[in-house]
Amino acid sequence: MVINWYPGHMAKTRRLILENIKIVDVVVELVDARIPYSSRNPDVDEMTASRPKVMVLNKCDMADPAATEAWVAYYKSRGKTAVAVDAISGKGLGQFKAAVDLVMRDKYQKDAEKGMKKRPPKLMIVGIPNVGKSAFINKLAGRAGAKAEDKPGVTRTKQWIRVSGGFELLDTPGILWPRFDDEKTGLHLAFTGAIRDEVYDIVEAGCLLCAFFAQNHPELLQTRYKLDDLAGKQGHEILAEIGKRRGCLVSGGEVDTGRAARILFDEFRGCKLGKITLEMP
Ligand SMILES: Nc1nc2c(ncn2[C@@H]2O[C@H](COP(=O)(O)OP(=O)(O)OP(=O)(O)O)[C@@H](O)[C@H]2O)c(=O)[nH]1
Ligand SMILES: [Mg+2]
Repeated sequence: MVINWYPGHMAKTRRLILENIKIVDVVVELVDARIPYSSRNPDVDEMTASRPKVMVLNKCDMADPAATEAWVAYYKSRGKTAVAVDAISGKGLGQFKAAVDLVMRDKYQKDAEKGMKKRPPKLMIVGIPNVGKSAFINKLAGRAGAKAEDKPGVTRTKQWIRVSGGFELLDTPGILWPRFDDEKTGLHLAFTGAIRDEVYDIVEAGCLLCAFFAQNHPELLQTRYKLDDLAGKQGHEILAEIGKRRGCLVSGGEVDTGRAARILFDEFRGCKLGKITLEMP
């Protein structure tokens, strides 16, 4: 595994965040709209408590719109400002800017009373690897300033990005670890591609994704892979049927479940099965 979640690493990120938070106005926390619970760092609230926050449900283009709405309402009910964003198309960025203005209102007012000029807010963008921080920063900045790559853990060094007239942005200093305290969270991170495929058993994860679909969206699997009724079927049986449908056979006629699982994951992550949110508030 490329990312080592050893305590020294966490201590370093914690120290960097606490150091940098003194010079920022607003914390922008990105989560994956498909897994808003599992894609949050468990300690981020505590580390960033001294600053106002805007929650961004990123990759909303891949999530179920009704579920995203429910999450935004949930955060709102807890006194948090949240917006849904697609950092690739830029959808939701207008709402995001309005949200920053809203949480900055008190500070602007105090500054004005002191006779200070309104200056661009400094934002710290935080989020676990691969959640779309660089893509978000690029889109806000309107240029390819931060490196975005489809590999968890690509951004390593601190960088301020200036956006003319708008904001000054800082990518997460250090690497913010995801939750890794329960099995379901790890699974959801694996399903969405937030952790590298090499660190878990793809066949086992594929069986569990089949089981998730059988329980929640059986019709979507049935239609896509032309399967018979899924009622009463186990994940591994469904995965084997998908493999058969897609011709993933090894000599002797047995199903290559590894290949079947990779197809399933590629298509799930590519939203070929639909826009699916894995977690509700
Ligand atoms: N569909 C979709 N893909 C996105 C969105 N935001 C980011 N991505 C993709 O998600 C992957 C990761 O994006 P990055 O911006 O590199 O993520 P990051 O949080 O900077 O990752 P690290 O630097 O590794 O921590 C890339 O393939 C992006 O193209 C989004 O809103 N919608
Ligand atoms: Mg990055």
